Amino acid sequence: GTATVKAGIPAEIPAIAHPLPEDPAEIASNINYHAQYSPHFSPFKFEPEQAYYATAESVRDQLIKQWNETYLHYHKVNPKQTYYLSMEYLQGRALSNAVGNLDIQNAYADALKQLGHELENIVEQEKDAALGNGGLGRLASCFLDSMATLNLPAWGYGLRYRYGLFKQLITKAGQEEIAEDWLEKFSPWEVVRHDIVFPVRFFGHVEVQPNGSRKWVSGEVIQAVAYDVPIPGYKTKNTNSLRLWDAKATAEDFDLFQFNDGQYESAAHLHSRAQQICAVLYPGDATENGKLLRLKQQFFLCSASLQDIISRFKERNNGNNEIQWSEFPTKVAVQLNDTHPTLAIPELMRLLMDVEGLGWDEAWDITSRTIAYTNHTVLPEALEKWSQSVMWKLLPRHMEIIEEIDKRFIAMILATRPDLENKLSGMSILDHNPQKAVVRMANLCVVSSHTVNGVAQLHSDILKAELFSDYVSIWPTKFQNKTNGITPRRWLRFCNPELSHIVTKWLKTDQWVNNLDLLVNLRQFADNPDLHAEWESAKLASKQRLAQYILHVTGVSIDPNSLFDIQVKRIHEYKRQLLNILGAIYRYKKLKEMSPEERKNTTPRTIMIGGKAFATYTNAKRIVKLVNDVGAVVNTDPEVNSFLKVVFVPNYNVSVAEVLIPGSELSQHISTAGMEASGTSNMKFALNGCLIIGTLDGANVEIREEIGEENFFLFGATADEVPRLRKERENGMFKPDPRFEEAKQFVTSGAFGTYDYNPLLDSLEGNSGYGRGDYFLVGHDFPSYMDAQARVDEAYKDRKRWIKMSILSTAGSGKFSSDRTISQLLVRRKGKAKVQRLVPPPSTQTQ
Ligand code: GL9
Repeated sequence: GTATVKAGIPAEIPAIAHPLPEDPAEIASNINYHAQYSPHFSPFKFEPEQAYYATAESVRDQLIKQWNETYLHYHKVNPKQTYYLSMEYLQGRALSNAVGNLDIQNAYADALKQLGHELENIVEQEKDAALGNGGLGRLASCFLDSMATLNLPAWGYGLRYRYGLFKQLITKAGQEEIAEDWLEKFSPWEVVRHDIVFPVRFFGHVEVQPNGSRKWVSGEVIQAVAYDVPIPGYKTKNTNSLRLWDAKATAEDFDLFQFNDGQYESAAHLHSRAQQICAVLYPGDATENGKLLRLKQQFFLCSASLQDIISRFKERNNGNNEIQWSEFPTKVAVQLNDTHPTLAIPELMRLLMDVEGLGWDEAWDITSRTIAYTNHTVLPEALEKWSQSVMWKLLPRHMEIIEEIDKRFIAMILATRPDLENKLSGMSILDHNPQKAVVRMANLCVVSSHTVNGVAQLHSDILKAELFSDYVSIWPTKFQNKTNGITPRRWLRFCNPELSHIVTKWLKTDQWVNNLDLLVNLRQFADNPDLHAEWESAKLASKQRLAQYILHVTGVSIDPNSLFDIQVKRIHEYKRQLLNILGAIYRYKKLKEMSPEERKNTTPRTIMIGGKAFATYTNAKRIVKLVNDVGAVVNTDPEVNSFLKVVFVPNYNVSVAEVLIPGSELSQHISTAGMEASGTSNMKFALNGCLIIGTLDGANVEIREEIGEENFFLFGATADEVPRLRKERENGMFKPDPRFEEAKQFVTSGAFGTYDYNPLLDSLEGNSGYGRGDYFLVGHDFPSYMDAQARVDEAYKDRKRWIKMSILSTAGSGKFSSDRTISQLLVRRKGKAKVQRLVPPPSTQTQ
């Protein structure tokens, strides 16, 4: 069966106006109430930890009121709903965001003062919700914030991982991974819905019914339980939901007889299998078991979410007790965040055909008008391909459906586009090469979606020209660009209050917080000395805060008067942290060779690098080790350490970013051109007045266009040159720059210890790693990188020029609001409304 739920919403519930609390004394008493009556700790303690939980619960009460009103409102209006399906959400902390979005920050700060606490300290008690790996998961979270703020009827669907992204420890050996138990002491931000439970089947087989229809039966059935997280919009009462599924087995699955017979493990066999499903974010998929578990996770998300979506559609659209299935795509939009939730396609087909009794054509029409797909990468290793034999075992009915989709697609091509016949082996969904009988998930998405988008203009162009080029002539309008964005609430208004106040003061309005285009009006003040003074003092305050943080977590003291240069992102060879550190090594060597007088003419720098390496990515881990080793030598070298520090920032996450980004002056976005689909931290840094040194890659291209090329430190090969350059290097036609050779030799000389860096340095010339011979073009780009760094040093000496560039960075960042991305993705589609933007009823508006 499908739905076991019925929401039971009465037809008419009057909207009740719930004014937000303003009186600090009243709030303080509410916090006190929670400390006493929903205690999670021994009584009579009100340390920061207890104060955090009590405060969070008090704020949650406010959210729940708005949340219920929002649900009822949408239930009544029955608009088209957007459902964002994502295996990852990198939410970070919720308390600071909630009081900010509800605009009750000051009242709560005053209330906590009355109780002897500082809001600033209390919010830091919260552990990050890190149910994502990097940019893709953080984008999902920014989108949730924007959809709520724009009053869009939208839901996020994801999984409630017990252990999210690992915690990174830095030891003598380099990176160590520790499980991070973010739910250890419970999360005040989730509400379990014991009435929202759906069965999800795995394995089993397909039975043919007497009427000829097909039915997936037996195997194992795990229950998906909903945990809802409220997503408040900024200065609106619209409060959407992030629904995270957890897996559980039922009492019937527990074999009491076996248990009483002493066979404890086998008695609770299904319970332990259920627990595995949501145990960890991205379980290692090197083994067959690991692959199977990851596939189970993906299907679990897709099946539970679609059953829920269909049950809501049925509940809201049974006017005369007959479901109009053709209306489904006018009420439901499903956006797939990369190929991870691709199984939503065959699962929707299965539910419509096998459960609801529709025929193939009708089910296909509905499915392909409902589903849209966002591609986030062109890296071949990230393009999912699942073994057909594993899929037949785990999801036999879905494989039948996928085969049928493929068969019909091929037939359509042969009938209408015989010219493409020789391309079919690459375009089909199933790869029939017996060596690699796989399902190509990206192909399934392209064939089944009404729209496919890339995440920055360059990336979308590459998708059309390369990855999906064969499909473009069949469906010329299917492929679109939606350049990524970031929420201006978390990434400027809340993380950088000093700069925010200046922006509001000079723009004479705080409307920029939800209309980021207004930032362009700062341009007229770019030379104003008063603004310069304020801008510089705000930056200094953030740098001091950052310096304190670095001292606290690394023990290294850094000078707030030095240039703060930051690269934070996942460690990957294509992101070229190795280029950064080799540049730092060269800088260090030159400083050593200088006389004390010469050193005084240099620009003092603090280079900070942070990010996590995937646990089994050896070269990435070597890079982490190298940065730490270089730091250990440079930072303790009294001759030069007032001119250069190199710091590895441990355990980079959303909360750490909120401290680093406001305090940054230069940030590095230096990927090999064509490889970073977009990048989103580049947008966060630019928005906070940080200058960028970068390649023409991903969204860098558009950032440079917006803020002006004179305000961007550009270097490196362009995407269209890369294939030729790689060929040249393979053929040994490349002469490395002497500075590059010098930097590498300094490492091999043992200047940074005895660890064997040869395997890492080999990737810069040998045949190791990826393709062959410096696949990432670190050697090729090194000289132009060093030249760009020299331009940075010169620019920094001219304070007026630097501050002006910084102001212009912020002023030019308006385009990169995720409000804009979401509007383009959901609201406007060639002039016609795709999803209706709703204004909640007057009683629920705060402004
Ligand atoms: C990514 C791209 O690599 C980024 O360039 C892009 O900004 C984001 C969001 O669109 O998506 N694709 C991808 O797989 N990741 C990205 O960051 N990886 C992780 O999130 C770990």
